[in-house]
This record gives sequence, C-alpha cells and structure tokens, in this order.
Amino acid sequence: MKSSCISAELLPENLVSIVEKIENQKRISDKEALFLFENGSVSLLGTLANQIRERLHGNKTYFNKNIHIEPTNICVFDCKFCSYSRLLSKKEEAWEYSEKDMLEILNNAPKDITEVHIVGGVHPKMGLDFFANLIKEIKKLRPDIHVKAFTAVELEYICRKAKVSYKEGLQILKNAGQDSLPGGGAEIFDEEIRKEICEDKCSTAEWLEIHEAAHSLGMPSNATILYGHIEKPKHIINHMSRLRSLQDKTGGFNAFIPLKFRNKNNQMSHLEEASTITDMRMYAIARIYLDNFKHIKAYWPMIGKESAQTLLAFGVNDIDGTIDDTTKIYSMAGAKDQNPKMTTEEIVALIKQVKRQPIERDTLYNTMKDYV
Ligand code: V47
Ligand code: SF4
Repeated sequence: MKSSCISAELLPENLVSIVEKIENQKRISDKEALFLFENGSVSLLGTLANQIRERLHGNKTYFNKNIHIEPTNICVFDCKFCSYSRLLSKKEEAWEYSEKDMLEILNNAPKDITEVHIVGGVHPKMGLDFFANLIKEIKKLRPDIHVKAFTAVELEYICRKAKVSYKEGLQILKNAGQDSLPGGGAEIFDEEIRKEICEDKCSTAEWLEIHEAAHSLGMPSNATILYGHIEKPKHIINHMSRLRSLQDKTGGFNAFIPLKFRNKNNQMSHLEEASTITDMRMYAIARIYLDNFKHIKAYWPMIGKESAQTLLAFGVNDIDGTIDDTTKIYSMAGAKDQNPKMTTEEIVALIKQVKRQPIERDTLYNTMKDYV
C-alpha cells in the first residue's frame, strides 16, 4: 500500500483495496463506500476521515458570527420529523413576523455578525415580493451582511405561487441582495423513504434542480442530509452520490451538513435517536465519500457542543456560528441546548480544547480572524 498510515495486515482482506484507494486520494465508488460504511470499524472510518480533513485543512476549524431569522413556524407542509411547524389549528404556538419585526431582530443583533441565515416554515402568505423586499431592506440596513436564505422547499413553493421558473425567482432574489442558499430540505433523496417522512414537500428532483439553478446564477449553497431515522446505509450513500454528481457538474456547494434526527414532539417520536457512534460513522463517511466537497459542517445547536467537538476528529472542519439564540428548530425537537448561543470566546475555547486552530470565517470561507 503506497504512502499508507493504516496497516494492511490488520485489515479484513476485502477492505484493503478500498482503504488503499482512499489513502492514494482516488475516488471510491458507491459500492465501495457502502461496503466501507457497513463493514469498517468506527476507528477505521475516523482515521481515514481525519487524514482527509488534515490534508485539506490541517488543524483549521471554521466558525462564523451569524444570526438566524425564522420568519414563521406556520407551514403548509406536514413533515413527520418536524417539531417546529404549526398548522393553523395550533395557532397559539405559532409566530409570524412582519418585515419590521425581522429588521428589528437584525438591528438588535451584535454589530460584528457577517451572516444572516433566513429559514422558516412555508407560509401561504409570504411570497416572492415579500421576501425580495425583506432582503432589500436588510441590505439597506446592513449592506455588508451576507444573506443566506430559503431552503429549496421554501423556494419551490415561492416560485410556484409566483408562477415563475426557479431561475427567474432566484434571479429576483439575487437582484434584491440574496447571496446564497442554505442546505435544508434535502432530508433523504431516496424517493421511497422521502415519501414516508415528508411526502408533500418538494421532491428530490426539485431540490436538486433548484440548487443547480442557484449555482448557474453564481449563488453558492450548502447541502444537508437528515439521518438517524428509518433510512438504511444504502440510502445515505445514494443521497451523497446524487450530491457528488451535482457538485461535479456545478462546483457550487460549499459545505455538507449531516443533520441528526431529533425525536421530541414530532410524529416520529417513537423512533430512538442515533447513538454517538452512529454520528461519528455518518460524519466520517461523508468526509471520505464527498471528495469534491471542501467543508463538512457539524451544526452544534443540533448535534450538541460536546459532539461537535468530538466530530472534529471524524472529518468535520466547521462548526457553524455563534447563532445568538435565534433558532428554535432544534430546541423544539429536543436538542440539549434550549437557548442555543455561544460567545466567540466559548467557540474558540471549544476548538482549542481539542488542539485545533479556530478560524473565524465569512460565509464563503474567507478568513476574518485567525485565533492561533
Ligand atoms: O431541512 C427539522 C431539519 C433543516 C428536525 O445551510 C430536523 O448552513 C433533526 O437546513 N431533527 C433546516 N433535524 C435547517 C438547515 C440548516 C441548519 C443550519 C445551517 C444550515 C446551512 C442549514 O432542519 C430541515 C430538516 O432537515 N430538521 N426537524 C428534527 N426533528
Ligand atoms: Fe414545514 Fe420545514 Fe417543518 Fe417540513 S421541516 S413541516 S417544510 S417547517
């Protein structure tokens, strides 16, 4: 085995050639990835993922200063894993911000944030004009801020209601000042599983089409997967395979973010949550398989601070932002942190504790500050 760190004699025979390929920086096939995912030990997966992470980024570990604005939790869809959306029948727990409310949230946010992340439920009355105007006003207030907004699920609905193509809708939002798209709404691309957990929202083909359209307009995006529910390893590899192919075509994805299913207060509460070992395996296989994604992000409000720190040894090189207590998606689904907020000092300490190098970045991974 050329330039290997892993001893071939100690590996089961049928894993040797796959490990050899990875260590020689060759792309592995879907079949090989599935075999490795199902048969490799967590320590083998972690060692390989960490080699790749350190080859790409050394010890650098990125975070940014951002806030989330969640315009509403009213949603026309009914995803079974969602703890957040309120149909009109449960109106007492619903919120619906006006443009003025959202501008006030931004106005009250720390002045040094570089990004505003806008994602919410799909409200029947919040359309393309409303959001284009909101973004224009945000840019008037904070011309330098990066606006990362609207999942493909929201965009599919917004464009359908406005009777415009995805490209036309995105161009209008881009002209208003939207810079990029977050990765939400991908869930699981396998059509059968998708049908079981989120039947009525945008399809896999639509999700991919919207991200491709965004990339063609020069708007980068992220991608997610929702794991740890009823999916099987083959669905995880299939999901990443579709992303790897699109990334080969467009190069428009910045980061891949595995999102762990949380089981409180939703229609899938009977399912147990994935173990920490499963988390480690998920992040590691993502780092190994997605050879054309530069960044693997552990979103700490969802996975927890301690797990995010642990995952820095399993392929992760980004732990998202300071958030400033502005998201409810995960606290409502049972994540440990009920008021997600970390100061810069806390994030820096979390990263330094495991001997990594904290780098404050902007959304596009330009370095803002290096905390050597
Ligand atoms: O698409 C909803 C997930 C996503 C649950 O791009 C759940 O930088 C787990 O995509 N358990 C929205 N997950 C959030 C999102 C995101 C978050 C942070 C950063 C970025 C980025 C994107 O939240 C949804 C869905 O997959 N979600 N309910 C739940 N019970
Ligand atoms: Fe609506 Fe998003 Fe919740 Fe699905 S996950 S019900 S689209 S808010």
